[in-house]
Amino acid sequence: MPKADIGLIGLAVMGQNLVMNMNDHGFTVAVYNRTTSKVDEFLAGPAKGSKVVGTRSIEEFVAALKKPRRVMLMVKAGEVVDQFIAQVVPHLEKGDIVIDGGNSLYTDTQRRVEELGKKGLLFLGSGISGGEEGARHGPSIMPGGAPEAWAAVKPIFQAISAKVEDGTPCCDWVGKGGSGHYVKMVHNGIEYGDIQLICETYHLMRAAGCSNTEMAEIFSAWNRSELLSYLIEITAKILAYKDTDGSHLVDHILDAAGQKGTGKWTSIDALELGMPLTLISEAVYARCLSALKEDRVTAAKVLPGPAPKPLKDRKEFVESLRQALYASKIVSYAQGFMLMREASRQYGWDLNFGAIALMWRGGCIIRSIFLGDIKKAFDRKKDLHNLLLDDFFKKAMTGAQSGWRSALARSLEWGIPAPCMTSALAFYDGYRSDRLPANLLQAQRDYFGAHTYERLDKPRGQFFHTNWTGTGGSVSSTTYNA
Ligand code: 2AM
Repeated sequence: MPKADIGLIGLAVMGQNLVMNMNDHGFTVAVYNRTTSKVDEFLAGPAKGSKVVGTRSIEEFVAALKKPRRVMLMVKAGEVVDQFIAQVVPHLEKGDIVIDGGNSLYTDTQRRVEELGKKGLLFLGSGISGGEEGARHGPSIMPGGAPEAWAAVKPIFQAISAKVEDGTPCCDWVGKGGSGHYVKMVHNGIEYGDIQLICETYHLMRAAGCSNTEMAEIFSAWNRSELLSYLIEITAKILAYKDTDGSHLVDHILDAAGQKGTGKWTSIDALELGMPLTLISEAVYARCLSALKEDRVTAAKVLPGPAPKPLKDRKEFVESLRQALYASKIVSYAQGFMLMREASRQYGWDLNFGAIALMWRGGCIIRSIFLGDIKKAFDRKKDLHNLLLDDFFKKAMTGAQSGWRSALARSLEWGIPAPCMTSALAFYDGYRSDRLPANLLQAQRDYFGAHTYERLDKPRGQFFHTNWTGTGGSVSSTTYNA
C-alpha cells in the first residue's frame, strides 16, 4: 500500500529541509535523488528515525505515493526540471500533481502548466523563500498554476509555511499559470531594492563619520521602528561582527556584488510590460557597477568629485536617512505592486495583492512589519490602485518627505551615490506631477518623425500632426506605417 502523502525529488539542502519540515508536521514523505547515495546519506543522517521513505528509482518513488500523487521537484532550475517531468509523467495518472518548488523562470512554469494540463496532469510552480532556515522551520510559499491542484496541496504547504503572529500561514493561492514563480521573482527584485537601500544608507552614514559600532546601534534602534525587518536586523549584526583579530569583518569584504539573475528578470519584465520599476532596476545596475571594481579603482584616481564633510552633529542627519530609507522603501513596494498589477492584467492571473503581502510578511528574506501595513492597505481597499494613494502610506510619505530630500541633498553635495533613493524620489515627484515635460517630447517626435501627438484641449485618442518646418508635408508616420 502506498503510504507517502507527498514525494520530493532533489535532496540538496533546500529539499532536505523541506522534507524534514513536512515530516515534523506529520506528513509521510517519499524522497528520490539522481545521485541515489544521497538518499542513503539522508536516511542515515538528518532523516534518521523519521517516517521518510527512501526510494532509489523513479518507479519505486511513484509507487510509494498515495493518490492523487503529489510529486514535488526541488532540483536545479531549467532543463533539469523538464528532464524530471519527462521521467515521472509516464508513471502518473490523470489528476496527479507535479509541483516545482525551485527558482524557475515564470515563463517556463507557464509552459509546463499548459503542457501537463494537456495530459490531464496538474502542474504547480511554487516560489519558496526563506533560505535553508526557512525551508526547515517555515518558509514563505507562493504557489500558482493549475487551480484544481490547490486543495490537495494546501494542507501540506500551509502546515509547513511560516506563520504571522495570529497564526495565519505565509502561504496562499497566488493565481493561475506561472504566477507563483512570477510573484517569487518580484519578491527577489524587491529584495534587491531593500538590500541596496540599506547599503546606500550605510554608505552615507559612513561618509558622515559614523563608526561600525555606531551604525550597528542605529540599525538596531531602527529595528524597533516601522523599519523592523529581517534585513535591518541582520545589517545591525553584520556591522557589529568582529573578525578573529578584533577588527570589523565588514571592512575586509570586497565591494563587488554578485547576483543570480532574479532581480534582472524582474527588471526585464517591467520593461516588457512598460512599468516604471525604477528602484529595482537601479539596484540591479548598482550591483553591476560595484562589480566593475578594477575600473572604479582606476577612475577613482583620475575623476574629480566633492569630498564628504564629516558631520559634528549626526543625529539629525541619521534621522533624515531613516526617513529617506523608509520613503524609498514605500516607493519600491509601490512600484513592485504596480508591476504585479499590470502582469496580473496582461497575463490574466487575477492576483490577490493582500494575500501576496501576507505571504511575504513572514518566512522570507524581505519579511517585515511593513508588509503587515501593506496587507492592511489592501484589506481597506481590495482594488487599491497604488500603495502611495492609501491613507497610511500617504501620511508616511508626508512625514518622511523633508528628511528624504535633505538626505539626498547631502548625497549630491558629497558625491556619495544613492541611486535607489534618488530614483525613488524622482519617481515620486514624477508620479505626483499632473504635468510632465512629455508635451515637448511628443512635439520632438512629431517634428522629426511625424509620430503625431494628442492635445490637452481635445479628447484622448485623437492624433494630430503639424508641419513644423513648412517643408515636411502633413502626412503622419502612422499613415506611412498603415
Ligand atoms: P544530484 O544530487 O544528483 O546532483 C540541486 O542541485 C538538486 O538538483 C540536486 O538534487 C541535484 O542532484 C539535482 N540536479 C542538478 N543537476 C541535475 C541533473 N543534470 N540531472 C538530475 N538532477 C540534477
